Amino acid sequence: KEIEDGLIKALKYDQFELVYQPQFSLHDDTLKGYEALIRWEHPTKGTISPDVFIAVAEDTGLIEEIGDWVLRKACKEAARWEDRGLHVAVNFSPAQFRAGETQIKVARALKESGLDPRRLEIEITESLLIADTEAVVDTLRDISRLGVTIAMDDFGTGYSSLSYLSRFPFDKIKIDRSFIRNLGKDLGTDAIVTSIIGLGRSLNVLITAEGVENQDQVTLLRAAGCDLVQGFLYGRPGAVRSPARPVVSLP
Ligand code: G
Ligand code: G
Ligand code: MN
Ligand code: NA
Repeated sequence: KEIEDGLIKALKYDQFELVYQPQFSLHDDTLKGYEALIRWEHPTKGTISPDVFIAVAEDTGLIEEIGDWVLRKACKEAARWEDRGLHVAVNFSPAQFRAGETQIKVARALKESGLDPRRLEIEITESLLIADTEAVVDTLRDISRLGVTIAMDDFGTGYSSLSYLSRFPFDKIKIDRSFIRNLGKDLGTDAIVTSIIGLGRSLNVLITAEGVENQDQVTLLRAAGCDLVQGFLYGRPGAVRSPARPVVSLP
């Protein structure tokens, strides 16, 4: 209840902010875009992580308004980036889909910001598809038709990840960081990650590895043919840097 009241105030007094974490291509070692991540800049408690408040926002229905704020803000900011080739990835809660009208909101955010739809990515988790309603699949198709990229987030953590892939044509799959953490430490994990990357290849879906923290992981991911990487090794969530400056010294 305390968080709920706080969230209502946060919306009213504009206490949310977006930070951006870079995503790099392993094929040509260039920056491809950023994932937008919400932060709550609380006037007395400091920065509050979404881990603390997104679940409350979902339970109380506030996620609808917060999610819409995130979407519009991310589109607006990305439209102003110097490098017009970079994408912006936005996380969507399943509850935002249930609220309906998702494609209308996406279309409006694109229109008002002037952002090229091809620069927007929507990240959804498998739990969205557990509901498995036709409406969800239809909504994803509608958004996809706008030219927006659809990425499956935290892949591998759900119950039957593979079956979801056949229900909706995803453009991208993000391998959950729990797998990347054990890469090179555990043969089973290595095999799973290699298989997901192979699956991506055969389905013509790009694969992003999340939570990449060291060079050994990069070496293995490269060898396996992973397309994109994101993680502390490449950059923490923060401000978007001007492309005029070197972004990161690639490992
Ligand atoms: O940024 P951080 O690692 O603290 O994020 C923690 C979790 O919160 C992640 O699972 C991330 O996907 C989620 N998250 C971050 N920003 C948003 C957002 O804008 N909307 C939703 N629905 N989830 C977010
Ligand atoms: O669930 P989602 O992929 O949206 O989560 C993104 C969150 O993962 C971000 O909040 C970010 O803080 C966290 N994250 C990003 N890179 C790393 C990493 O290299 N290591 C760890 N432990 N967390 C990361
Ligand atoms: Mn994500
Ligand atoms: Na994730």
